[in-house]
Amino acid sequence: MRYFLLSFFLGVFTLPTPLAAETGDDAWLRYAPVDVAMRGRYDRLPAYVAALGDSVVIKSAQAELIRGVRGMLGRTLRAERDLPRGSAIVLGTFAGVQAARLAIRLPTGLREDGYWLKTITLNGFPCLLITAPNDRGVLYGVFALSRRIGLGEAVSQLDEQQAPYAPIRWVNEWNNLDGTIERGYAGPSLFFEKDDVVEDLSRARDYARLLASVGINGCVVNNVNANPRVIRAEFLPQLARLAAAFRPWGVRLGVSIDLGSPKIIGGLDTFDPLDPRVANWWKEKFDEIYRVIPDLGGVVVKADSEGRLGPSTYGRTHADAANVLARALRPHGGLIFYRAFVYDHHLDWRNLKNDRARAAYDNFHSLDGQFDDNAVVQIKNGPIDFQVREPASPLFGGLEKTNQAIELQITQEYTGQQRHLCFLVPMWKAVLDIDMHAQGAGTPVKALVAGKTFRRPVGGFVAVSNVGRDPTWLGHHLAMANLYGFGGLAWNPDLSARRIGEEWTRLTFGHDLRVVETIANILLQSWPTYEKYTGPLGAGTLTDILGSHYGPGIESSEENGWGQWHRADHDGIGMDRTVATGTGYIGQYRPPVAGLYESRANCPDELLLFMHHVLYTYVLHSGKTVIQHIYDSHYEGAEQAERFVGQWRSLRGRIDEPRYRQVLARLEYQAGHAQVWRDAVCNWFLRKSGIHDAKGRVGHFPNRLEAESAELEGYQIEEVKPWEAASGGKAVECLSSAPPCVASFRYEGKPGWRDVSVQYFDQNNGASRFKLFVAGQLVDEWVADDALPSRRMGADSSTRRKTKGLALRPGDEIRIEGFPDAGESAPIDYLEIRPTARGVPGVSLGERIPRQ
Ligand code: GCV
Repeated sequence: MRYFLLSFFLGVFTLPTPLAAETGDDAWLRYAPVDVAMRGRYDRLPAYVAALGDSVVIKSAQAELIRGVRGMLGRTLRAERDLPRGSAIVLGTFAGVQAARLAIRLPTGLREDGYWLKTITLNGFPCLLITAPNDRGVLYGVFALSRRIGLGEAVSQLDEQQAPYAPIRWVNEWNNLDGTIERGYAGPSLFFEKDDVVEDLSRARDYARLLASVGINGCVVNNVNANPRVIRAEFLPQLARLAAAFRPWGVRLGVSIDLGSPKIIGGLDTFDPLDPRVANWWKEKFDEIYRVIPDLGGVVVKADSEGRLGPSTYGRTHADAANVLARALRPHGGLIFYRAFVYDHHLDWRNLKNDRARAAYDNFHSLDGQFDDNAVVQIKNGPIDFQVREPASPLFGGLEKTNQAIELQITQEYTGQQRHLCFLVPMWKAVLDIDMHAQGAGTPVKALVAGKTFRRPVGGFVAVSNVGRDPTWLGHHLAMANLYGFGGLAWNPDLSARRIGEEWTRLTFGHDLRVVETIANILLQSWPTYEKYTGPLGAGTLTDILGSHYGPGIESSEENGWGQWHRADHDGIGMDRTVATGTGYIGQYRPPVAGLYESRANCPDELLLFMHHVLYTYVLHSGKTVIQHIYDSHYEGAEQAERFVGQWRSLRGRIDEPRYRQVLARLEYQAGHAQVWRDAVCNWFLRKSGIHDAKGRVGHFPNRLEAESAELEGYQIEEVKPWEAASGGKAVECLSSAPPCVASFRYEGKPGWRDVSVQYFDQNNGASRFKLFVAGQLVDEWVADDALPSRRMGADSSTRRKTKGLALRPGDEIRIEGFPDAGESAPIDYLEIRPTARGVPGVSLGERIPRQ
């Protein structure tokens, strides 16, 4: 009876109100109404908000607080310029507070961008002071207060001081002036189109607001593969418009520049950094830029890398190149970020001593101490290129007298391109927390890049973000946890990944405990899951490195000069980077770290293949052989990806329908593509090693019917390249002049409810249609119009349509009709038929299909 009453109350009184549809546009700044039960907590919040000072940033802070409180508490704070006679929230810099002669002892030692939230009494009225050394800090204090309300935390007796861990907290956007984005997966640029800055900058403004809300204070708007035109005199007014859009949010504009500019656009016959004419050209160029954009944050340079011009042309060093810019920027307070991503992409792969991983250290370590104080060496987190797992770059521990910043990647170039969920905060933390023993123990990467270890004047955190015009900003609602998480870690790298994940979820989806726990758990499992079904044991992501960097492409890393080698052969796999017998890379680490990696016995399993070449039969710390680990992890990863779908489905009705559906579609796709990965990698290693899966799964697909074995009308059998991208290495294509083409399969299993998955290729050069019939009855139809990154049949375009709950009897014909479109010929790989899981509405497993 008590149970009944409880369910009655829960059912009747806590029925969720229908949730308003959301687009993701507001990200975590939704300012959703605070639950009625919690609203009382904020009854005593003052009714006025007084801004001491009128800088654009302080004005934004005041307007933002009004916006937040209106959204969350349904009240409109009164905006005041002076202290009102009443209880107020008072916003102002230290200077503003002093000018207003408030009788407050301000904190000493609070760093720039830090803030103080303090409950005080002014003229006898209880007030809440938000103050900071600079106006950006005040804005951050406002966001912190709003976040507290959004998270349901108390705001009544506040005395909270916070300061960022590092001064540099920047994003880089690899946007081209034509509006495309290199490695962007969420639509065109917010900043550029058709070689100009966009007319309507409202979305750029919204982005700056988002960045500010998590403490990000700089944004480099154009690709590091820079178009020199970006700093031509006639383009500067356009850049100035972008700077103006960012300014109210305390986000400083940065630009990527081409080191060859003095020659390409400057009319000189050289760009030699040691030529006085070049130095003078840069000086005049920056004087000109700062006249138009007085608060430009700085510039980024990619030089001598992937075809970019660099100082090597003149036999000069990277320090020479950085310093010529640093000196021109210094009078204006600008920074030069010089990327350590310098390597030769024409390495001889036959030479086992060659190693791209060595490049950053080899190029920069000997230059330590030669960079000017406003130059920052920007170092990718790992020595290769944003792979699913890499060790920390040894360069972090190799620079003592040089400013440094870590470069992370929010855009998921090698980690699923926002079609797969991969919450990267745990990966970033793993790198940031590694002790590099740069000055004895206790020098983690985070302390080194922040400049704390060697007391550098600047340093910090940079991430390549690549948001686009998609309403979700990054193309997947859940991917925004990475942008939020980057801001969180750049502010405080000691925050836990769970805390960041839960906080982001609450702000983005609300406080329903089931929602918070489920999403946070999915987020936290997503990186290990992605790693399991892609690149094992530090071997690299095993993706197609020559093209999309998306689906599996195991051999693409080998026998070319790009140096992303995993060296898998008939007997074993892994790069020998030891000092004893390999490339010597491990010797770039300080001895305690090198000692860990040099010995196979000590090397952590997850990096074994990054550091060592071992036989497939080598036994890991886990007790498994390497080959069995490859098989098991790929099966586990794909199963986990499938479980995400069920976990997400359990949230139906607890999240607004559009976001629920969009995420569901992405997770369903991911679960299918995880199988493509699993099969490609496992089949490839089975063929290469000749060692069978101890569990008998690899190469055996009892529920599968290959398209090439079907009865075909109009469809032709084609080889797919590489072979592991398709089941059996083959698929069928409709090249007939009289479509549709037909592939007919005969079901020979037991009668029952079944899910039928059609694995097909959805290329981006057409939108084929498919119809699925069972025993002559049309049971499903769809259009292959996803935007997957390939024009060909292959692992990038392989996807599936799952039709659930079909009643099948032995002998049934399952027929697929394919209607090609443009360059896409309705290609099919295979059918997979599995029993329908319990819990599908109206279907129970094992229910007999009545005979007609
Ligand atoms: C902007 C990788 C990417 C390139 C990128 C480069 C870089 O190689 O694939 O698209 O170029 O890194 O970081 O400069």
